[in-house]
Amino acid sequence: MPGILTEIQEDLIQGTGPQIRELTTRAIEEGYSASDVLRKALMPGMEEVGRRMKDGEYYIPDVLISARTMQMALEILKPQLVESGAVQAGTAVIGSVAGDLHDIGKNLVGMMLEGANFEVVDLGTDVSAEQFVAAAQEHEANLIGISALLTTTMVAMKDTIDAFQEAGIRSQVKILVGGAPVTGAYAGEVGADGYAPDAGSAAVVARELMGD
Ligand code: B1M
Repeated sequence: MPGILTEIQEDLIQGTGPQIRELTTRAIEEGYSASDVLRKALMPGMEEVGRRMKDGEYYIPDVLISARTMQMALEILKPQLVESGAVQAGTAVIGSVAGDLHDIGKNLVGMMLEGANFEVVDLGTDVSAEQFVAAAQEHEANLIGISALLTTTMVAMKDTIDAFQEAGIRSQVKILVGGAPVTGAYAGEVGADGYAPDAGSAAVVARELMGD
């Protein structure tokens, strides 16, 4: 792998913080695309952080520092990731499901949806079913994007979708779900309209759900 991408990956794993901004800027100046930096350096770096967490080599504070470092790099990449010029696709309300504090993947999905010309309302993390429904009503959303990273929180996806049914607005929105433990089969079980394994395909599936 080219030196600069290795450096970015290593910086993310070590959680060096602001220094990653310079490296990311340099990589772009050297001609790497935002997608290269994301897929070849940041994502594999975060995989390694996950492995170290699982094996007990990294504790929560270490993982949090790497997560913050990744967010700093993503801020630099965002303009390129969201670049696009087509017709407005609709309003998307997104969030991480109740009990879930992971937001990096959800933030990426938000950027890709912006790139696909959705107006994105990001409710953040640990979003209750009631908050999703209230925001959908307030913003007259067309699309709801629910993210879950834990096997213990993905079950709240069904409660969230049921809450739309109970509020009588289920037919007014399309619901897209995703996150590492979520599968297409699971999405079907909980009654979602769509599933995407990654942020890039989330934008594609979202446009398809809008009938594009
Ligand atoms: Co946590 N964590 N974590 N963690 N964490 C995982 C998820 C874990 C797999 C680590 C491990 O054990 N190997 C494990 C989950 C095990 C399981 O349930 N299967 C785990 C655990 C156990 C926990 C805690 C319970 C640890 C503890 O306290 N003992 C705790 C739970 C906190 C909570 O949520 N209540 C916890 C806490 C944390 C931190 C807060 C320290 C931090 C999050 C910080 C943050 O997000 N701001 C953290 C992190 C960083 C991770 C890992 C290392 C990285 C996650 C990440 O950001 N990946 C993760 C291990 C791993 O993933 N390898 C791990 C990069 C991101 C780009 O990928 O989020 O998968 P991802 O998103 C992808 C796709 O999934 C998809 O697109 C994205 C981009 O392509 N996608 C969607 C995501 N959402 C989507 C929505 C869509 C469509 C696609 O449509 C709407």
